[in-house]
Amino acid sequence: MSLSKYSSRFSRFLGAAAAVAGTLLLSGCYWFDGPQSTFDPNGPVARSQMDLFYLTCWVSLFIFVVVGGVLAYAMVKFRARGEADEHAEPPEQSHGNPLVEISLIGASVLALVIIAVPTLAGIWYSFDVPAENKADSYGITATGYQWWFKFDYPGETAQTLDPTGKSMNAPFSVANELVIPSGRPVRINLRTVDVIHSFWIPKLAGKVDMMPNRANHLWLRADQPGYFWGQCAEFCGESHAVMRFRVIALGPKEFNDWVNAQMAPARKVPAGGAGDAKAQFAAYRSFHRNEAGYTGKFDVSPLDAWRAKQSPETGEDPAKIARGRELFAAKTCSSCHTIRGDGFIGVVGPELTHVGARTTIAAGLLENDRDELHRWIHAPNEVKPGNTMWVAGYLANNIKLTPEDEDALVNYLQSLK
Ligand code: HEC
Ligand SMILES: [Cu+2]
Repeated sequence: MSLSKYSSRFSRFLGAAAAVAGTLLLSGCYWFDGPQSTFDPNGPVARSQMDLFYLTCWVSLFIFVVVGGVLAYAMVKFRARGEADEHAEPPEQSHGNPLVEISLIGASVLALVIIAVPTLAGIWYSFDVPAENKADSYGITATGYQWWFKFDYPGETAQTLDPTGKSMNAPFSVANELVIPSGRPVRINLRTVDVIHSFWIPKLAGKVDMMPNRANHLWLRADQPGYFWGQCAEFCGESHAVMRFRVIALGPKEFNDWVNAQMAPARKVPAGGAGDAKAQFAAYRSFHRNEAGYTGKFDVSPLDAWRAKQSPETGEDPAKIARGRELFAAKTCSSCHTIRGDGFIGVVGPELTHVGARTTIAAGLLENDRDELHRWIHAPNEVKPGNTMWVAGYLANNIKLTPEDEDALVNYLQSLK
């Protein structure tokens, strides 16, 4: 077979490859704005990361075109044109050309410098809240657990009342749905209680590792209110791939309201029928937080699904809810979960004081509705293989639930707005 046959096959292969690449690129436009796409940044940190990515791409593409072009030129120009060429002697060999070699080294160094300078600038920029914005920044601590996230709001340890009416300090934590003020820099301290996790919100910032015995942090800012997806980005065990979370960015006023609602103890549904819209008493706290930068411009936002979850369902069944609360203690759920105001103070699993007001459960994996909640409580191991609730709860404590038990628990948990 002659070389020219190979070269015509080769050019057909090139054509096909170009067609495939083109189709991928075009169809790519459909997933470029998916919920975990870094090509659709919603804040300055993610934007700086994307700019850097593009710069690196362009430099690499330039190198690819130059090197590929020279290669293609040589292949075409010096190819064997017929039978005679195939048996020709190779051309005279030399030891290279100093001018070409030095310019290639120079060009490589230049390309590296073009990439390195903005990379270093980007590393410093994303490391911490810029000095001029420090005063306005909001602090949150995120802790990784196999396989869920806990978020603490250390600035919000306001006074509240304990069940007997005495005043007490009530810090609160939420699980798997991080609510932040939009338009404001947020500094997130990153911790872990077990193995290394990595904190990543593709549209806002990341990835930074959560390391045992090491205090890492990152910062981010959501340009406007929104609902974002996050993900653990470091393999951390068998259910790592479903260790997710959500970020809900709210305007200042709505954020204040949310913090207030979280400070309040668990909502009660009285025996007679529909309960209060929200918890019974507002926590005592001051409202200095947002005074300086307050603006009403963020108060309208597209978070309707999340907002709808904040108010109680219609047709709640007080008897089932009360039964669910009993079972929560009787079945040892309370040994791992805190529900403030109902007397449950477990710390192994996520706090559930306001779990009914969340859009997701099981670390962003399941939608928080009756069916999915039932599915989780019924067999957590089928949803998330090896999870602590199953291994250290259902197996170790021998938790058995009848269909009525599960129904009552679902009613109780959904009432916790
Ligand atoms: C051994 C401790 C333990 C026990 C006992 C336990 N859980 Fe859990 N629970 C956990 C852990 C840990 C998670 C987080 C699992 C994950 O996402 O990986 C969890 C998650 C949940 C969630 C989802 C929370 C979220 O933020 O997404 C609900 C709801 C829940 N548990 C309800 C219950 C109920 C009801 C019972 C009793 C029948 C119970 N748990 C018993 C440890 C426990
Ligand atoms: Cu993880």
